[in-house]
Order: sequence, then structure tokens, then C-alpha cells
Amino acid sequence: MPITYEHIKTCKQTGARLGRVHTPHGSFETPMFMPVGTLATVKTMSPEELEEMGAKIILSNTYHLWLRPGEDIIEEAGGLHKFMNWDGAILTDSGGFQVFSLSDLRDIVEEGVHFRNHISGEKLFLSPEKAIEIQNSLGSDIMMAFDECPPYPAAHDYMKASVERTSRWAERCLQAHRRPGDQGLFGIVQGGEYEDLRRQSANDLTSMDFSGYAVGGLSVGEPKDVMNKVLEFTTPLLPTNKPRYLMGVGSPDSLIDGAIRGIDMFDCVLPTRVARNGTCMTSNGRLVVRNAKFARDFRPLDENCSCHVCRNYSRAYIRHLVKTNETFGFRLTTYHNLYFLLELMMQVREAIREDRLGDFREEFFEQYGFNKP
Ligand code: PRF
Ligand code: ZN
Repeated sequence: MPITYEHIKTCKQTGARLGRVHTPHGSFETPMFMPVGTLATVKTMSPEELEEMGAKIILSNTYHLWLRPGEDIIEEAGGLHKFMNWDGAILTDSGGFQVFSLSDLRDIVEEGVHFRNHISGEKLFLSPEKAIEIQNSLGSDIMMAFDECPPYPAAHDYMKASVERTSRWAERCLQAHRRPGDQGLFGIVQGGEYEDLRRQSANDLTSMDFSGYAVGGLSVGEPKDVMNKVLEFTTPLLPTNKPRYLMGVGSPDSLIDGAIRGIDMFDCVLPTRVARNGTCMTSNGRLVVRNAKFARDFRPLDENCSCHVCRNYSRAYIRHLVKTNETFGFRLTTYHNLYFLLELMMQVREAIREDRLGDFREEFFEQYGFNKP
């Protein structure tokens, strides 16, 4: 089994899980946040910097690497780890979600999805078999099943048909897997906000032998309380001896609220994307470093952060770099934001260890400003 989950303890105050996931490229404690490296790079960061900030696993995208440079080139390089010089763990998303979010003119049929390349306009086709074949070539530690992520809101009858197709596709992904000895494969539970469909999807997928389970179809525009409700009735349907991954979620409040509902892994472009726009995540909430009020502010981005950036650079300097579009400015904000979320997850794990995640949530939300009206 390439991917195993070791349970360490459950928080007595919240039910959150502290665990450890073992992969062919090292192990990591959970709950854990995975930085996103869509095109075999976490934008602006070197693998050495990722390692320094404590990243253990990153996410990359099948869809993007299939289009550019092509999985054949990456396979020839010796796989994605060697190609990008990252020796930690890698999870690849299957391309399902990217096809739905990036391309127009898509046509979903039983066999797979016909769509147009979002760059060249060329006609393409992705199926469960193709998504697994590409991920086998990339050699990621954790591959994702090819699923459909319907938009929010979607009608119950559409969602039911979609969930049933996603289950059939999941079975085909397992059948197509050529490297079960060194690559794990996670199933993805869909079903939108519908409890009966989440149950049906979880039942179907847990009857198949995946090495972990993701909750997909969330953070697609639904209110926060809907996401929390869905997690409350979905995570209890998943096996306790395998990792659970909430896809595409990375705001600090959702990471904490997801962990409280039994999630172990998260990924999101949020920290890296907002960084390239000059927005920093801090213990006192979001800080828009472009703002004129920081022109003469020589304090660090976050006075409570001990990252390399906060120990060495000021808001005034970073504001100047970001305002003048200097690449280094975006490197600094990206480094800090990723460190901030990785550190937040470390604090979450410590709080679980000490049965005080509920108290931690209260304090964090108060300081971050989530409790303000
Ligand atoms: N499916 C896949 N990737 C995803 C999602 C999904 O539902 C989401 C949901 N927000 C993010 N990334 N395959
Ligand atoms: Zn910092």
C-alpha cells in the first residue's frame, strides 16, 4: 500500500483528527495544507524554499501538465519529482475539475468529456482511463479519480445522474491504474448539498478500494454554513483508517472548520494567488500591502509571524516592490502566505494534541476578525 494513514488521536473538544500520512516520498502529519503547483511549480517559489517553510506535500495538475509540456516529457525526465526537483510528496488532481472550470464548449458523455484546450482552442477528450494514464506517467504519490464537479446550485436530478456517472468513472479509474504498488489513488465524493446523494456517493466509493477519499464539489460558490453542513454529514460516512481530503479549500477559517469536521488534507490556490495581488494573510486578518497607509510602515507583514520574510523585510519595502511590479515582492508575499497557512495547520495539530481546538478556534477567529459583524 503506497499510501497509509496512521491515526494519532482525536481532539476531545472537537472530534478533529491528528494523524500521519505515509507516502513513497516521505510522511506528513495531518491536518495538512498542500500548496498548489499547477504547472510543476508553486508560482515564484523554489523547491528549496518550500522545504524551508515546512511544506511536505504539494499539488499539481494533470490537465495543465498534459497540455504543457506533455506527460511524455515528464516521464522521460524520470517523473514529476525529478522533473521539478521536488523530493517531497506530490498529489495530482485528475483534470476533471479543471476541464469544468477552464474550458467552455464541453460535452459530457458516458465515455468522458469532450472540450476545447483553454489555450489553443484545439479539440480534446479526457476520460477516466486517460486521466489515470497521464497520472501514471507523472508518477505522483497520490492520484485523484476523474470526477465531475457540477456547478452550485445544481438540480437534484442532474446531481443524481452526475454522482452515478462519477461512481462508474471511479471504478474505471481503479481498473486503469497501472502502478498500484507505488501510487495511491483517492476517490472523490460528490453530491452537492444533497445529503441523500452524498450518502449514495460515499457508499459507492467506499465499496471500492481507494487509498483515501476526497470531498469534492465544495467551495464552488455555496455559503460557508452549507459547506460545514455537508461536511458534518459526509465525513462520518468515510473510513476512519484512510485520509480525507477537502478539495480546493484554503481560507484560514475553512481550514479550521474543516479539521473540526474530520478533514485531514486541504489545498487551495488562495494563498499564492492573493499574494501575487499584494494581499497577505496575517493573524490579524488580511493585509493589503499595496495600501498607501503602509508606505512608511517598517514593521513586518505579521508581527506574530516568524517566517524568513517577516524576520527580514518591512511592509514599506514589500509595498514598494509590489507597487512597482518587482518579481521579488511577489516572492516575499507568496512565501509569507504559504508559511502562514502551514504554521496555522501546525497550531491546529498542537491544539488537537492538547484537546483544545475549540478554544484555539475561538481565539483565532477573534484575532483574525471573523467574529466582527
Ligand atoms: N473535483 C476535482 N478537483 C477539485 C474539486 C472537485 O470537486 C474541487 C472542488 N472545489 C476543487 N478541485 N477533481
Ligand atoms: Zn511571515
